[in-house]
Amino acid sequence: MGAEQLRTAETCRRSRNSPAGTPASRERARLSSAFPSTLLTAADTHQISRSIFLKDMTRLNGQKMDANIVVLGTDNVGKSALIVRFLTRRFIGEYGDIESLYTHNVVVDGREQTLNIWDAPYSQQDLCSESLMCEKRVQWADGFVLVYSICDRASFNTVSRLIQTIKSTKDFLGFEKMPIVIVGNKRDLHHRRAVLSEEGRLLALSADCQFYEVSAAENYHSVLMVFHGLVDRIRESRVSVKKLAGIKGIVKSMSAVFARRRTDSL
Ligand SMILES: Nc1nc2c(ncn2[C@@H]2O[C@H](COP(=O)(O)OP(=O)(O)O)[C@@H](O)[C@H]2O)c(=O)[nH]1
Ligand SMILES: [Mg+2]
Repeated sequence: MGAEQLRTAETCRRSRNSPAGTPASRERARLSSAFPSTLLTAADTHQISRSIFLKDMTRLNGQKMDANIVVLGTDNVGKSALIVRFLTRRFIGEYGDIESLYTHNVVVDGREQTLNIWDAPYSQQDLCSESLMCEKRVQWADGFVLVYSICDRASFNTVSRLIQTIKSTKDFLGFEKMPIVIVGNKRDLHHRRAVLSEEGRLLALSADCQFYEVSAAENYHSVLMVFHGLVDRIRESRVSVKKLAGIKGIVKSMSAVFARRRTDSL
């Protein structure tokens, strides 16, 4: 299972560097294997393929920024439903448990972004910061969407542990920041609620993450907010990493100047 996932990620990564056309056909094949063709209309497929084509074109011009997003959470919380809702605006009910990687273009605050979204199946390894799988995911990702179901307490506890794992892996790898959005899904099932909204909000506050409660089944706009919110965070974290690198550079050159002066005066 781990090796399989890894292979998918590597394949997708490689496809980003291969000639135009190849990634599009690979993505279309992945889409049609993930969903019965009756469920995705020609317009959906066209929209997604067009995104891939646009991505290839703009990559050639060097104008656009990619963001890699991993969607994680235990089985059945609605990870695939959220992604498909975001990509196609539709809720199709059953999704199977096939791992997929999607490429999608969005305009956030007037800027076009290419999102690579990894619908990652859950494994116990995800909770172990020493696992190679976790390292690979953190290395690949620019941001995470961690999903639980408001009707499933265990899925909420898992999100809390996933945050710790991601943060310690990020620290181990020496990364500056890892934007994370926490999503409580299935809000429409409020009569079966097992996790209060406040608990989700508190977890997000304590872990410096964003928080949304949504219903992939009933609402497209809240799902859109999740992905746009994460894109904003990714952009902010890139800006702050750049600033930090700039400050480090200035400090380095100033130290060099002072060190030279000290040796000159000896
Ligand atoms: N009522 C309700 N059902 C949902 C919602 N999101 C997903 N589901 C259902 O939950 C089940 C699991 O969804 P899926 O996306 O396959 O979960 P995954 O295993 O996390 O990818 C499916 O039967 C979906 O139809 C939601 O917002 N509300
Ligand atoms: Mg799924």
